[in-house]
Amino acid sequence: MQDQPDPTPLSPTRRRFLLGGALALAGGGVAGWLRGAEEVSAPADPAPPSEYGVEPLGYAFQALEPHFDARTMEIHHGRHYAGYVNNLNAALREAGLGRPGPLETLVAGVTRLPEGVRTAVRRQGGGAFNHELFWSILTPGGANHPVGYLGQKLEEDFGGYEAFQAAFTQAALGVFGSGWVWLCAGEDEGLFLTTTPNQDCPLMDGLVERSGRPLLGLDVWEHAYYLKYQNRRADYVAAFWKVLNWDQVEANYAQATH
Ligand code: MN3
Repeated sequence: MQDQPDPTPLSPTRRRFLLGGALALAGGGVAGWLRGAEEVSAPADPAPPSEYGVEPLGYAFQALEPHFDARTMEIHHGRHYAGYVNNLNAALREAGLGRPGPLETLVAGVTRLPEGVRTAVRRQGGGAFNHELFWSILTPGGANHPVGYLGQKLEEDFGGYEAFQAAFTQAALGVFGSGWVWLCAGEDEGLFLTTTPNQDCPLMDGLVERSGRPLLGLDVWEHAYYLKYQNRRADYVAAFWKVLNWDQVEANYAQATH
């Protein structure tokens, strides 16, 4: 079942409010958390969707060729990502929780969920959210050079775009097994790189080594690249730069910091 997309893009104020609302409810119990999630989801939808939806790609499976091949994109989106969404819905349904607010809020508040559903949200909810962010920062032909404030911050925090790419690639190659590498914004608008195992997300405060707002993420699970690149993860990372939409990353940064 397709649900209604959350109103996007969220205004920075609303986004901060959503996260703040979720965080402020720490210790308030499930009922409080759910009530809070409903309150901050205003404007009220007369028929709120009861499940999370499998969001379509904004481009065709073959649109990222030759860098990301069509078959991998089709399997990755249609089976792996859709599997996370469906498993998440099943777990929430079983727990009697339905669709408790925006996916981002659910994932960010994972440590405050009932223990019985926490692992499912961490894995399946993380998988759903991480992939939706990933799809959104890819674009045919790429937009290869960060400009504006983000470009300036990459210069300050990493010593420039090439130095950032080198550090990011090294981090990606350093992920042992399955996981993600991220560029995040911290509290002070500073940028940092981090990696997470499995489907953990930098929004999962209290679970991850360092939490922050993910601006871009690269899936380094083998399912993301094995068909085309086999064990050559470095080639996959090099291909990523060719399809990365820096305009979207810049927009994510603006949303995270204003
Ligand atoms: Mn994946």
